Amino acid sequence: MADLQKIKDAIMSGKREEVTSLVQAGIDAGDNAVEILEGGMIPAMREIGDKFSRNEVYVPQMLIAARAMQAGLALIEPALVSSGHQPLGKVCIGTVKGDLHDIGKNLVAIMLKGAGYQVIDLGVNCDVNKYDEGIKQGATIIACSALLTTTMPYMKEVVEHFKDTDVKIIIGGAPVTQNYADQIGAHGYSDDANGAVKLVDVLFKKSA
Ligand code: B12
Repeated sequence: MADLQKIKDAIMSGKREEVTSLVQAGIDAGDNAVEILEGGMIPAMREIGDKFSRNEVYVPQMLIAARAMQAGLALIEPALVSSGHQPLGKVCIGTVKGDLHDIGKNLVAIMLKGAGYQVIDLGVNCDVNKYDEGIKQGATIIACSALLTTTMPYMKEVVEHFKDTDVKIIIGGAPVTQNYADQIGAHGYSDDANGAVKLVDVLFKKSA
C-alpha cells in the first residue's frame, strides 16, 4: 500500500514531483485509487485549510498544495474513470461566479464520468450565461460548486435563473449544506463526489 502519510505530507508541502512518484508507486503496486484519494490526498487539503484558518500558512502555500494535489489527481483519474460504455446522460458542472476553487468540482466531474455520464466542464467563475451554454450543449443537470461563504449565495441566482425550466440543479462545496439547498430550492445536495453521482442517478431515473 502507498504511504498515505507521505502522500499527505508531500501535498501539504507542495512537492509536486514527490506526490507524482508516491502516487505512481501506489498505482504500480495495484493500490485502490479511492483509498489513495480518501486516505492521503483529501485529508491533505483539509489540513492545509485548517492551517490557513489558524494563520499558519498563507495563500501561496495553499496554491502550491493545490497544484501538487492536481498532479496526483491527474494520475489517479484513469483508475477512477471506468471506460467503454455509452453515456447515460449529460451533466454540466462549474464553480460559481467569483470562486476559483476547482479541485472538488474536478473530482465530482471525474466520478460522474466514471459512473458513465458525459460531463461538460464549464470551469470556474461561472455566471448564469455560462451555465446556459452547458444547457445549450444538451446537459439536463447542472452541478454547481462553491467553496466560499461569499460565493455560495450565487447558487440561489442560478436556481432562480432556471426556475421555470426542466433543468435540475445540484449543489455542493465545503460551506454548502442540505438546509441551504432546501432553502434555495436546489434539486439535490451532497457533501462528496460519490453522493453527487447518486443524486444524478436519481434525477436521471426520475426523468426517464
Ligand atoms: C486549495 C484552496 C485554495 C486554492 C484553490 C486552488 C484550486 N485550483 O482549487 C487557492 C489558493 C487558489 C485558494 C484561494 C482562496 N481561498 Co481557498 N482553500 C483551499 C482549500 C485549502 C482546499 C479546497 C479543496 O480543494 N478541498 C478539497 C476538495 C476535494 O474538497 P471540496 O472542494 O470541498 O469538494 C468536495 C465536496 O465539497 C463536494 N463537492 C464540491 N463541489 C461539489 C458540487 C456538487 C454539485 C456536489 C454534489 C458536491 C460537491 O465533493 C468534493 C469531493 O468530495 C480550502 C480549505 C477547505 N477545507 O476546503 C480553502 C478555503 C476554501 N479557501 C478559503 C479562502 C478564504 C480563500 C481566499 C479568499 C483566500 C484569499 N485571501 O485570497 C481565496 C479565494 C479565491 C477565489 N476567488 O476563489 C477559505 C474559505 C472560507 C469561507 N468560509 O469562505 C477556506 C475554507 C480556507 C479556510 N479554512 O479559511 N484556496
